[in-house]
Amino acid sequence: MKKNVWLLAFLAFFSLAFAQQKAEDVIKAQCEKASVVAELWHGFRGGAPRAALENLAVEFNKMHEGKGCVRPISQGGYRDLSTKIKAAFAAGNLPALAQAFENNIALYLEADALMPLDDVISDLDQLNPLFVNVVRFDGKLYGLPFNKSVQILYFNRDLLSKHGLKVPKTISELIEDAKKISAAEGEPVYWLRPDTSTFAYWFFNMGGNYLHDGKIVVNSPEAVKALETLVAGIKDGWAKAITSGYINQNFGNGVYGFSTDSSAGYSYYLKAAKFDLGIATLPGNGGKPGLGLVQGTDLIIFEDASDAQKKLAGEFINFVSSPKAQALFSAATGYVPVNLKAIEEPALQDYLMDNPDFKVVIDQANYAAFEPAIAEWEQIRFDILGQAIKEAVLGKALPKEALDKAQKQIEDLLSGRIR
Ligand code: FGO
Repeated sequence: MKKNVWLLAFLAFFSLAFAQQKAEDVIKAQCEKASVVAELWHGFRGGAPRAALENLAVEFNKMHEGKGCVRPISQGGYRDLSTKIKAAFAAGNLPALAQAFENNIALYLEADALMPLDDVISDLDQLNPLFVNVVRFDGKLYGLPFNKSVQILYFNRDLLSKHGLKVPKTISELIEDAKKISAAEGEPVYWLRPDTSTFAYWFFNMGGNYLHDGKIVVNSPEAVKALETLVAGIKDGWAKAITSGYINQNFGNGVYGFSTDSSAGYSYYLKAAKFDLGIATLPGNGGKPGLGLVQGTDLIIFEDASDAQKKLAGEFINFVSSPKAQALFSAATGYVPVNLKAIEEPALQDYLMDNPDFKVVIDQANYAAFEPAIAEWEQIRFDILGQAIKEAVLGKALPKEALDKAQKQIEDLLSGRIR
């Protein structure tokens, strides 16, 4: 009996997800009637993540009818979001709630703008400690891990079968398979976006570490080797750089074989694939999966909010991190359930029964790597390191030269700052 109730809740959640306009309209009406409104600025443009977040808000607001309402407002993508938050600091119109990467938290803490969440989060011991660890600054919690993704291997099952190959388990197998299939197909089949996220997979699994004695280092031998591998992939014809849009947006534009990408892309990949899409834990160095970069954001509460907004925002973060909410959110999007109890929820159990592949996301979360959580990291990862990776992959600079230049730029940026 119970199972059916869960199934119905689950179906309702998904059906709402397809009626996007409806969720937004419902929230608008809910907020018009509420005495306390807490805005939640986020970086989801659309798709399943935005729909799932809005559906959670609808459910939360129903429970607080007339009294309180959380209103998610898309600010564009993640970087638009942090740009708008920085502008809101100056204008004095910060929202009560927002999504933030750990480095954004470090930046906002320089202005003492965030509310500590130690006394707000009710079931901290249920949350994945890997994610909790990175939102702790000077011993205090400043973020609620909410939509945390991990990189996974996406692959074209039809193509692997056609060439009689098994899913690669090690990095050398991935390269070998990509080489074999690319040679046979006459075009590169490992697709990559030349950015810091893709680079991270290769870098971390070649033993790289961005922090050396508290200093950021992007031109270590491991970094050079990682970038040289990608550049060699392009030159040798097994890797293809996708320079516009997400990988899933480029399906149909060539022979796709593999990519190492965020688990939050799963709903997008599934929708776009005209082939049998497979997912697997990342190829590693033998024995166990490779490390996957954790991306996605945490929820933060700004100190500027009123006491009533803070109280409501606190209730919201507990609601969205509850086992049930995380079970639904994770199944709808491909984000890792941040609540360890979510896996026991009938909703997620049922989903796993129908989609056994999804276990990959949960397994991969045990092999996670993080970028440094320093205030300048966003600028570094896009404007400095990201630029260097792009230049090298697109053949405009040699890997070592590009990374040496990036290192110098980082040192210039950070000079004069004590960390
Ligand atoms: C994205 C970005 C950061 C930082 C990492 C940082 C800022 C990276 C990477 C740059 O939530 P994730 O895992 O995945 C995103 C999710 C919601 O949009 O779905 C993914 N997506 C969306 C549309 C689509 O067609 N396909 C698809 O996969 C989307 O990537 O976050 C991963 C991608 C990037 O945005 O280009 O996190 N990232 N660290 N961004 N601002 N700051 O420190």
